[in-house]
Amino acid sequence: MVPGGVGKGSGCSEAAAMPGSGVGQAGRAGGGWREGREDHTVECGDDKGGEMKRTGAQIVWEMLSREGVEVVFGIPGGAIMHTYHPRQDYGVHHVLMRHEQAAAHAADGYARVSGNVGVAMATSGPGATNLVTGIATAMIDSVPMVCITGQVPTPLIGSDAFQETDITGVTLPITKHNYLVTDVDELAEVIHEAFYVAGTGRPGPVLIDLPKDVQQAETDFSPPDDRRELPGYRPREAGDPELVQQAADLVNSAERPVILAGHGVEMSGATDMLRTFVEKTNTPVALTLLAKGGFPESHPLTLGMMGMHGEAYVNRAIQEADLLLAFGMRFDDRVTGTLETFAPDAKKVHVDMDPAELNKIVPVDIALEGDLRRVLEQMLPLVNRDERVAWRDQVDCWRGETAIRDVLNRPANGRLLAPQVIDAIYRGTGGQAILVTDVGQHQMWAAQYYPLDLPYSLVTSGGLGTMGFGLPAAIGAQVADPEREVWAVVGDGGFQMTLQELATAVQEKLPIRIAVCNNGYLGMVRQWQEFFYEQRYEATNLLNPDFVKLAEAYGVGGWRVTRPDEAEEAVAAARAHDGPALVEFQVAQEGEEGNVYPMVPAGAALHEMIRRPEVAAETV
Ligand SMILES: Cc1cc2nc3c(=O)[nH]c(=O)nc-3n(C[C@H](O)[C@H](O)[C@H](O)COP(=O)(O)OP(=O)(O)OC[C@H]3O[C@@H](n4cnc5c(N)ncnc54)[C@H](O)[C@@H]3O)c2cc1C
Ligand SMILES: Cc1ncc(C[n+]2csc(CCOP(=O)(O)OP(=O)(O)O)c2C)c(N)n1
Ligand SMILES: [Mg+2]
Repeated sequence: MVPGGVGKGSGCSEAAAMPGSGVGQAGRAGGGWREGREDHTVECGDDKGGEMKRTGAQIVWEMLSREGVEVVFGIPGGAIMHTYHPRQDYGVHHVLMRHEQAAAHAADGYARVSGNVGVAMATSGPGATNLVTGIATAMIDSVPMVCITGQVPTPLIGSDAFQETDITGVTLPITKHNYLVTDVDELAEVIHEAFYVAGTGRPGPVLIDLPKDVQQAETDFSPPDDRRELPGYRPREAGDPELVQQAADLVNSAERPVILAGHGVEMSGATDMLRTFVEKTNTPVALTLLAKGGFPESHPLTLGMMGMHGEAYVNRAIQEADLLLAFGMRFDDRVTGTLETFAPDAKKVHVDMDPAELNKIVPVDIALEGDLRRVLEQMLPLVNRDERVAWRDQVDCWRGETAIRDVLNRPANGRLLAPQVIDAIYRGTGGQAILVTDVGQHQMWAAQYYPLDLPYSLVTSGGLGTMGFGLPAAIGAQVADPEREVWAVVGDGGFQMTLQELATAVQEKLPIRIAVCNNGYLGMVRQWQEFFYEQRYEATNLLNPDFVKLAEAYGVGGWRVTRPDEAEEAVAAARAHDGPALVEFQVAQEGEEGNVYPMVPAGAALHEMIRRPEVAAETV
């Protein structure tokens, strides 16, 4: 039965909401959290006059529909079954994952691509604790997500009841906010508030724990008012005009400015505004890993990725800059090298939505709290047009030297190198794919060898570095955008942490392409052992299954590549395959061909990089 008189989304048939394999790209088309930053208008209160009897379970789906949710990733169980029961009446699709960690990663991947808040659902106890890694992953990368967990009935809370875990206690430090709902009359308001908190300000995950008796209880439902005022929660949009003026003055007097663009560029929807700013001021742009796509990498003023595995010339430009403009990035230690030696001559301006990030790691001259897009809007009329010819020439000169070290320019010797794999995918897809990665060496090669021009196209676990993220996040990405090609680049180690999700991809008919970079090692750890632990490969050698047979067992198309000249054809075959496809690339295992370069060793300054070909600390 479809309950009458409910708001947007309810009453849609399942088939209409889910053509084929995925739901539509609702976020960018229809008011996701990025666009909604200044205009958070959920259609609440439209039928305020008509109160309706609803159970807690029905209120969950009614409210999800009202928040524009089209898909939920999860696994049912005893304490959440009651909530699952009425789902079909509300036209919200459910993707049945094979592990709750994967459900959280899928919701995360969905959010990063769609611009909507991702939703994951799990039962109490082990279901809820399995979500934890995915919640922590989303928290540190500022991804908006709502997780709904079942809980034992309220009278049993605290009694060590079957499958009882204090999940609000467990997730307190890894959620932006969480709720234990003990009164069904508060449920609608809590859900509405949860979406508001997850998607506004600095986005992040919110958890709602729902005892079974609250799911079962009935109440008069009326949609909550649109909520913008929460005590103690007032994300600031515009920057302080005086500080904006001071920042513009610094830009106008700088000779060697560099923009440090971060994930906040995409989160604030500032990509176009940033481009206007860059082209007016002719400021080179260095990108964090999570900023890839936030500024087109083909743009002549793009430097590329900064930091531990950034190119030497990018780090050099940062070190020699006289002004750093940190836009929506948080000075992660993978980015700065040792803090004492970080950009010693540069004045520093930091724009960030979260005041807690300002002056947290790097002391700055101007700390500007606000939404980046708004602050850039304010700053744009105040900065002068400047060609900065000398500085741009200097940076381009440093850049030129890199090409001669590029592994793609080396004479072929028949061995397959991971950068060649990424390059084959790049060429095969024309750079238009959504690139999802797992964590390790392959992640860094993906970042280095798949330049992105389109925003919201890289899905990767940056801050937590969660192995096992890649495949489930690719599922979420493909659900978010069924039209675009999705490639998951994973390592042989991380893939084996969540590969059961191949079954989910098959069941949902999601045509994701999976490139397994098989180097027979926990490669990134092995690389550190090679460089810094006397080449003692302790607990990093992997005896792997036959990945092609494994793919076949799941009903996934499978190919194996061992030589560079086979890569292009295999990528083409995977792209042409109808349904999920997996290519196992057996890549170089160690030594110069199996290591990620350049690399800033831990404890070194940003410009003290280990560079190809010598494995020796070298000052650029
Ligand atoms: C193996 C491995 C190696 C890595 N190597 C590198 C490397 O070499 N180089 C590198 O860059 N990274 C690297 N990383 C990633 C790194 O750990 C961090 O995740 C990354 O640098 C963080 O980028 P960020 O600060 O742009 O994004 P986040 O950590 O997502 O921070 C975004 C910032 O933007 C702010 N913000 C959000 N919304 C807005 C808004 N609307 N307006 C203004 N501000 C906003 C947030 O408050 C936050 O401070 C690596 C990760 C792994 C796993
Ligand atoms: C869940 C988790 N456990 C351990 C680590 C530490 N770690 C970082 S990279 C890495 C190796 C990854 O190996 P693989 O997936 O094969 O990728 P490769 O580096 O070989 O490309 C490990 C173990 C981690 N990041 N996440
Ligand atoms: Mg590996």
